[in-house]
Amino acid sequence: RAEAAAVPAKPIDLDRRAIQILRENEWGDYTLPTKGLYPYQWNWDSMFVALGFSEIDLDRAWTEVESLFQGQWANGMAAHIVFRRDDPSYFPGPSIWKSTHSVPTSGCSQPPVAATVVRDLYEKDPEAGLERLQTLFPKLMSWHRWFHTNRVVSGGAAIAVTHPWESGRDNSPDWDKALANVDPTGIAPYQRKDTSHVDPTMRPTSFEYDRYLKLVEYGAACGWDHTHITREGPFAVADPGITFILMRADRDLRYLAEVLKKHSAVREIEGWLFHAREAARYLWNDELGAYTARDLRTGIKADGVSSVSFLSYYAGLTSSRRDAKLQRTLDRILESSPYGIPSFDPEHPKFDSKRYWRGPSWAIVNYLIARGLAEFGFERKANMIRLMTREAIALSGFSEYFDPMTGAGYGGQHFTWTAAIWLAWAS
Ligand code: 9YW
Repeated sequence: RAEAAAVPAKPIDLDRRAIQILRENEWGDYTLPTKGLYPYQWNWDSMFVALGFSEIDLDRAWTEVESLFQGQWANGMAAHIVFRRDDPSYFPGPSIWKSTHSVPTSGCSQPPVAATVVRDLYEKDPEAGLERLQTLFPKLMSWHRWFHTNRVVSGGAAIAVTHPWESGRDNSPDWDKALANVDPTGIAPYQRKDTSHVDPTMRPTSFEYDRYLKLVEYGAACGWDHTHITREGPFAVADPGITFILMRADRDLRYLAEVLKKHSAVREIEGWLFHAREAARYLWNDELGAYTARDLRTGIKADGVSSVSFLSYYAGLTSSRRDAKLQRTLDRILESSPYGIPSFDPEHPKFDSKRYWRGPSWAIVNYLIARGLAEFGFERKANMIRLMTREAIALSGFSEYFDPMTGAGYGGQHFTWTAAIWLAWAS
């Protein structure tokens, strides 16, 4: 694909194409990540899509957020996929997840960027957004409450993922050790669909897939009792990605609570934020000079730096001693990666520039990292990451993800969140 785009596209053509991609993937009130590979509504995809829509159609952006909450369970969880219908081109669909919610969904959640996006939409036009904010606010509160009560192991403050799919970074090496402890014996025979849409060398392996399915079967068998799954299930890893994204979203939700004069909500959110520093301390890996994932069953820290290690700024956290090291780690990685932050450290033996979350650069993560850096005064670095993302898109189009070394586009094509991030930030 890098060859096909030997003459880089002009920004104006890219704007037009990005808008087209958003519209082509629109499916009524929600938007598909990309037709074929992902034929449903995905949680954080939809929120980035809302940001993209907010550049051209603010009303449609709100609708995208509202439709996501059709997949919110009675316990507060906003599901990672809202199926609504069964599409045979995707596996595992609703019949495997066996959720009990009235609208068929998956059984786990995904990184909660929604409250931050809702604040962004509201601030674009407070008058037009107030009523919609009022309706969404209690839904956001109960989702955040779900994370803070169901995804922490007692005494801890960092947020756990109980399935790699919950993190949004499916096959990151962050999960390797914990996943290897999941015994997949006895899973029902299955047939993958993803590898018929996309080159298998760019996708998770069958070793990983077996274990993903074991975790789904485990969750379904216990009736998706999330407290139990977090405390007793086969996989629980504290994730810097979800922890920092939720921390940031908590701050934005507190701001929104103040706008709406919801004083008891403000106090409740402050209670959550009270544990922020403790969570960061738990995730800090001094040896690697970065925040890294940590297995909650064994206490073992991940042995490599991933892109979400740099989301502490986005979360609103600084610590001068740690940040000096973190910046050095970031500089080292940026030096070797001209097309954005690699999802895993290029100097680590597990780095794979093509395989999904084990190396490629993702526009959405670049955006989150850069946003945090800019807010803490690292504007130059933030802008550099934006230009790197822009270059990758100009070279290879709106791919799902990019080779951080060459800018080649991999995975699904005409990808909605890449187009949305172009419109909202990279262009
Ligand atoms: C899956 C849709 C999703 C993203 C995830 C990404 C991948 C596959 O695609 O997940 O089956 O859930 O890892 O972050 O939301 O784009």
